[in-house]
Amino acid sequence: MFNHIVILTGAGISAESGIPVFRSETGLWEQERVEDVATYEGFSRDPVKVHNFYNKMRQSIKTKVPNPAHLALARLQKEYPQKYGATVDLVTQNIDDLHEKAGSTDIIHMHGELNSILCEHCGKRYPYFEDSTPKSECKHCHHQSLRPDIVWFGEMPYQMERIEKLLYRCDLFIAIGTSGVVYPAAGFCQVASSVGALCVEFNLEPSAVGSSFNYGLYGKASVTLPQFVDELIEKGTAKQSV
Ligand code: BV8
Repeated sequence: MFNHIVILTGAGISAESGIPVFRSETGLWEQERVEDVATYEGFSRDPVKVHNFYNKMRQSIKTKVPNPAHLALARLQKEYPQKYGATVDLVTQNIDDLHEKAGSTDIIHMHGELNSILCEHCGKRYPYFEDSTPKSECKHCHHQSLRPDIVWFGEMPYQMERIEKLLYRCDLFIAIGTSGVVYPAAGFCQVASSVGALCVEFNLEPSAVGSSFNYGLYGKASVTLPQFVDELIEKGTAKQSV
């Protein structure tokens, strides 16, 4: 049995729900330059462009639904602790709300989320579902200083202390649909592995940090993950190697 399971998801888990990944021929970064829409400098240079980039995404996820991979994680999070008295923590790099829609709870959105807004003046973050502009007013301090609640390159991801504590005590680390390119998330497997956790990655192909994992299950996550979760819930354990 495992006592503490940590899950990390990336854009690949949402790909089959119709949300484009970042790094592929049709990826998001093919249309926009990272420097223009995912850095504070880009936001300062052209706030209207950046507000609109995230407004489009915020509207587009309204119609997206979770796929079997999201649903498998929601089941794992609910049933494994009930059956084995363990903890299951879900960390996502994704800014969409498909884990919430799948029924997962207490999700750690380390790169922020589309359905939230951040006020640069008073520092408050709160749920937000409409379009934002440089003129949008903060509901708390009424300053026109709202920005997308997204962690851009060069900014500190959210809840890093909490995530590190979870990694240092985990005995099963699962990464799903992430290319292993962006740090600090790409370094999580090494931390888990250093404390002896079993590390399994789910992807279409080995990620940039694939060699840090004990093994990978390659194929569409909507197929590979439910199978793995069914066995994990039923037996309490997972293969140490494949
Ligand atoms: C920080 C928000 C420090 C925007 C994002 C040099 C070396 C090491 C690090 C750095 C360096 N230079 C700079 C850095 C740091 C930098 C970094 O890592 N850069 C990289 C590019 C080299 N990191 C940062 O800046 C981070 N902050 O380090 O702060 C600091 C310290 C003190 C004080 C202040 C600051 C902040 C990183 C967060 C940036 N924001 N997103 C937005 O979302 O629009 S990152 C962006 O990439 C997304 O958040 C995304 O989650 C993340 C990772 O991408 P993935 O999720 O992995 O998605 P990707 O498309 O890449 O891959 C999809 C995968 O799914 C593929 O592998 C594919 O095969 C697979 N897949 C596809 N379909 C399926 C599938 N798998 C299974 N089934 C399928 N069906």
